[in-house]
Amino acid sequence: MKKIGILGGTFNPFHKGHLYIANAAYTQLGLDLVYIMPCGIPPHKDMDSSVTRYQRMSMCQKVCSNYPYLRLLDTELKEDGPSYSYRTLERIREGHTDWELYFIIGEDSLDQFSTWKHPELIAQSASLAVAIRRAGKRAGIDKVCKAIREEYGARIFLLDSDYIDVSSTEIRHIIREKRDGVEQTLASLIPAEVLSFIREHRLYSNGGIELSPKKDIKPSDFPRLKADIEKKLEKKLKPSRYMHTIGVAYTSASLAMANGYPMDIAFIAGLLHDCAKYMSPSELYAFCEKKDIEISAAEKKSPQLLHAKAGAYLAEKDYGITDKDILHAVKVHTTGCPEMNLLDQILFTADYIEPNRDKARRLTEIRQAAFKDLRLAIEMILSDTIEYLKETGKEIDQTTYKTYEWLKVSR
Ligand code: DGI
Ligand code: FE
Ligand code: FE
Repeated sequence: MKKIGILGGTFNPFHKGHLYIANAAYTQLGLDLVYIMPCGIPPHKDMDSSVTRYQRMSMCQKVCSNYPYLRLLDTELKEDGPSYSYRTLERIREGHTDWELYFIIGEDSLDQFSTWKHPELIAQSASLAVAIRRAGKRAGIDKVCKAIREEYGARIFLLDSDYIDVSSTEIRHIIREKRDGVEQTLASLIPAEVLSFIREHRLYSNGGIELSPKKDIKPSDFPRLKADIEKKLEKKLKPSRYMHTIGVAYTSASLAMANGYPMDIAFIAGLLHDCAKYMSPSELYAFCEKKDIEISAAEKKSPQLLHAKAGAYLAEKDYGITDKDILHAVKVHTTGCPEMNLLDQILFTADYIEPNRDKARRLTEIRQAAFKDLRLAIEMILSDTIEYLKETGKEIDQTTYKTYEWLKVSR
């Protein structure tokens, strides 16, 4: 038999307190593995509903891949509607007959234990491993344990876990407040890989798109912002370029949905990505010189490449978008860049696969890859682009090569 710990929860977000409890159970009970089991539907209805189960799962997955004794368990993630621990534990047991289960709970859950559905069945399926915050207060706990042991025949183990006192609710508040110096506080409460996931996916920061104060639109007023930008672009761009622009906006939004990125931000990035494309190569060159925008060697030889940098400039100055993610994604949409973030990847891919495109090789393959393995799609796009540029004798930007190398190395 393997000794297996099960740590269930909402993990919205996963924090160092969770890690501490999992580790306490692993070391103090001599477990083989601890399974982190995010719930499908959070038990409290007032919970932040802008974060999806897949995002909570990804945060747990990131942590699990860094600790050899941690694994992800998706039993409850696959259910719609509330999961009851007695059923979940039964199902886990049925699926793994060689597992001896230790159900890890907090001491507040122990107080509530007799109000849970079928506590006697929980006690039959698993031992209880109770994480205790204040070792000094043990006397009271012993009494509760005795009662539960007698009433339900439960086996109870107490874990010494005087861990940092932190809650997910508190963490969400800290992120929302956006105070200065908050990054350091967060780094002490959340594992680094989770914090970077939160930042990249813009979780818990209900501010939406960042706009210039000059713009009389609220960041939350997406329909108006969308209509406003579309109207301007339709006047500026050729009809075929405008069609492509709309295609990229909707494809970006779809990729955002698939990847748990805010859909409205991806849509606006898609709308603006080619906003400088109304200029000819020589106009782009003159424009960038005038605005002090840096021009690379490849951009000197192929100034049409500059529509990306010029586009980021115009997105800010003419369209009032100050959102750093959007401006960066527009800036790197033609060549990509090493370490490109999620929005960069979404826009880069949407530009290549949107429905009006028909010239590129392997489009069907790349279109499906985009929704199954975004990084593979980008690798394919870059590989085909480099091949095409070589065949047609065009200058290849160093950034295009560097992006391709980065993907190969970081896979
Ligand atoms: O602006 P779009 O046509 O919608 O798409 P885009 O911004 O990705 O630009 C695509 C063109 O840019 C395509 O013809 C390939 C070209 N391109 C991409 N990387 C490089 C490049 N051209 C040169 N000369 N060098 C590059 O590194
Ligand atoms: Fe472009
Ligand atoms: Fe484009």
